[in-house]
Amino acid sequence: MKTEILKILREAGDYVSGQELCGRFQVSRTAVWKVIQKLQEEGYEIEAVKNRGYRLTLVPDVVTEAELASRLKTTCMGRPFYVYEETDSTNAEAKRLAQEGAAHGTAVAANVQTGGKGRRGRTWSMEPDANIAMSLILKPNLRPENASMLTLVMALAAAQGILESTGVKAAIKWPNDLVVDGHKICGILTEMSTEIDYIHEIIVGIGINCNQTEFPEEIRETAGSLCQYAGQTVDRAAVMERILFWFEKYFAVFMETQDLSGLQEAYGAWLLNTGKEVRIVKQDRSFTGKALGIDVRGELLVELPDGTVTPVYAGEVSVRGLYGYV
Ligand code: BTX
Repeated sequence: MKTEILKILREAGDYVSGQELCGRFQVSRTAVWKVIQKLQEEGYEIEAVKNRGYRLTLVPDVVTEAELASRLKTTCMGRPFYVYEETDSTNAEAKRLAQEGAAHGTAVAANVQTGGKGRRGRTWSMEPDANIAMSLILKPNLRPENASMLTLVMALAAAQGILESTGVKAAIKWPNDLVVDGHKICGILTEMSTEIDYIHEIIVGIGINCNQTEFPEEIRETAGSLCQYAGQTVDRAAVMERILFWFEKYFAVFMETQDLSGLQEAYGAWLLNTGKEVRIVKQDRSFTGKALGIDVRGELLVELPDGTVTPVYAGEVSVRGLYGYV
């Protein structure tokens, strides 16, 4: 009932009478009042005015199951949505849940993440209660070699969702970072467990720096946080809702062809360094070329000095602009 009452108050944007709430849930006035008190304890500011009812006047920046469930506009992504106060890694948690039978679309988030994973054994750090750590469980009928493209689908959804919820326009640093003003604000980690030709589950995890303003020494120069560019505290649940909304849409487009042909143009519009010189660093060599955009498989198309165009696969390279991190 807490989620529903929160949703009704949020959508009304005005007073909702106690009587109406009692009628809706077939409960007593005391029961409704108890829920209101619980919400107030969690930080929601709710005015209670005699003869008019209840009005939600301030929503705190909280990531809870009730807050998310009362916002979600999706039919599949984020349903259900589990929020942990603390976990080692939401990707690891999602994998555990998936293996216990959690459905396609289930989401996991945590306020505190103690062992956040980056790609290839790297770590993802995050200050408690300030950021987003969210992972989605996907169980699509997809060929394993196409799964890595989901990282790009999430990057696109995140860029769009962040813009709509905070006004901050990030750019995608291919394939999976979002950057603002040269600073990394978001990373995406896609993991899957398969048999030779069958996917058990894919976990798409996303970490977004939202309200953190101090970073550890090793990333102080390169990391940034949404609040620094939004000029105010960012409402994490609002960002998550928008990202899931767009992910659901883009995922459906992706599944139609099992490639990025339907999203290539949209992704290109967010891509950092399009038309600019980039340095491609493969294990044993590096070369420079002009980034043109992505192909339908999500590979970066790079024009070499001799005019030939070569696709670069994300798994094997690191791309740098010629100046610093981006
Ligand atoms: P990545 O390997 O591209 O980036 C990791 C690198 O980014 C680190 O080595 C470090 O240099 C830098 N870094 C670490 N933390 C931050 C940060 N907060 N902001 C900016 N730069 C940072 C990117 O990997 C994939 C990250 C995915 C994180 C999500 S959080 C939810 C889910 N659960 C989980 O364990 N991982 C994912």
